[in-house]
Amino acid sequence: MKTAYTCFCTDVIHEGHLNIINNAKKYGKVIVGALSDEALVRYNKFPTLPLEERIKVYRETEGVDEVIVQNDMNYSDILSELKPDYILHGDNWKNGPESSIRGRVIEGLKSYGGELVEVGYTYNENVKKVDDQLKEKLSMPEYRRKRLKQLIELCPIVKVMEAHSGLTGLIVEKTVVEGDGKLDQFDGMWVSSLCDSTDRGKPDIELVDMTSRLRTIDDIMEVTTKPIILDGDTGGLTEHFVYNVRTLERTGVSAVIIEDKTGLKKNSLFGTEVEQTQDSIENFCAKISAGKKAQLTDDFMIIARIESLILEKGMEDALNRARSYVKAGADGIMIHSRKKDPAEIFEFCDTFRKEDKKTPIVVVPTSFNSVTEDELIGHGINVVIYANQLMRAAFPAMKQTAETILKSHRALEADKMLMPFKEIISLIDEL
Ligand code: SPV
Ligand code: MG
Repeated sequence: MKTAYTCFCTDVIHEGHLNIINNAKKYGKVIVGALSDEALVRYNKFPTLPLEERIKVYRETEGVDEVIVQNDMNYSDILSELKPDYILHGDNWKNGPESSIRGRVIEGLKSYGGELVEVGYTYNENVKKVDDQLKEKLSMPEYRRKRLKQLIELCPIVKVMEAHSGLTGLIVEKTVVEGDGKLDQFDGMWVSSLCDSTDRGKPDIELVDMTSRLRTIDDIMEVTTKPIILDGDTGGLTEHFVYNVRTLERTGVSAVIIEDKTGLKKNSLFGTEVEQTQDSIENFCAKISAGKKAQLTDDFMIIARIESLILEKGMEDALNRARSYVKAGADGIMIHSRKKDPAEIFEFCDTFRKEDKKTPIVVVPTSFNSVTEDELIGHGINVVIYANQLMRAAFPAMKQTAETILKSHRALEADKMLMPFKEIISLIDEL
């Protein structure tokens, strides 16, 4: 009997999937592939059901003869091992980033005489409703909050991009690229104190208060589903920090990163050019412990950010602090540096990893921006934060446009630098 294969990356079977199964039945034994969690988070949305439960849902669907796991989003494992006679897919992958996966499937099938069958994509009110419901579920605090921990478990490295508004949140949420026949996207969002302050035309000195920061978070949360890490600056007074931990946790934020500085905080990228004071290990540990005691779920993470390398206090100081902060209950360590060369970051991570195999390490490669994600993985780093690039991209574009209009006394000359609004609003979901 011939085999007809289709891959599902859904938590809910709707009429579009049933249509594919019914078509597959005409070709032979119906085998459904459940895309693995690892592949799914890069390809589509984070699953709301664990893999075993997705397999169960697919198995119980009428017309399905067998369910297997597909590990590779570009079907390489299916094409080399299962070699189905037919692969069925909705025709919606002909355009956009997925078209390269389609190309690879066509090539792979050709190599052994298999055939691609494309089924008209079903998109109607019911299907849209199921999609919307899944999206809504993912945006709920109880789902969003735990996702950072889940991603750290699942991914070789969690890729986080700065967002400071609903629109930048949408860019992080929806940007998908293709490379080597695979899709890629960001995993989460960083609400940077620098960008949140800059967007308001204010300096990054803890002047923008928590109420305003929560407003930014809420704007982002309204239109996205990906997990959020808040740049919590110094965490403020311990007596205030404990309340803020509760608020962030309830809101659905996944983690707060607090840095071991005290007094008037200035941005780390200034390093020793401005006066900055590092907190004592004892005080900072007390703040971490108080925060951990205040939180109510196991999902929320308090990540301790070490400023020793920024403030030129040396590697031993940084490592000592890391050990103490982990003992005090920190769920992760962020090590920061403003050197162009990542050597001191790598030295810290290599030494720390020898002693501590588990505690997640976070880095922000703004200055040491030549490092690749693969290199970071090689040094045991779990989370990379691209902390300010969207704002830095927007600023020169806006400045140049303003100057061009002023110089030209009209808007025509600026037009070639601008995106039609139609394209911008294509990002925005309509209910
Ligand atoms: C931020 O993005 O606000 C940060 C990272 O704290 S850095 O600007 O590098 O200090
Ligand atoms: Mg900051």
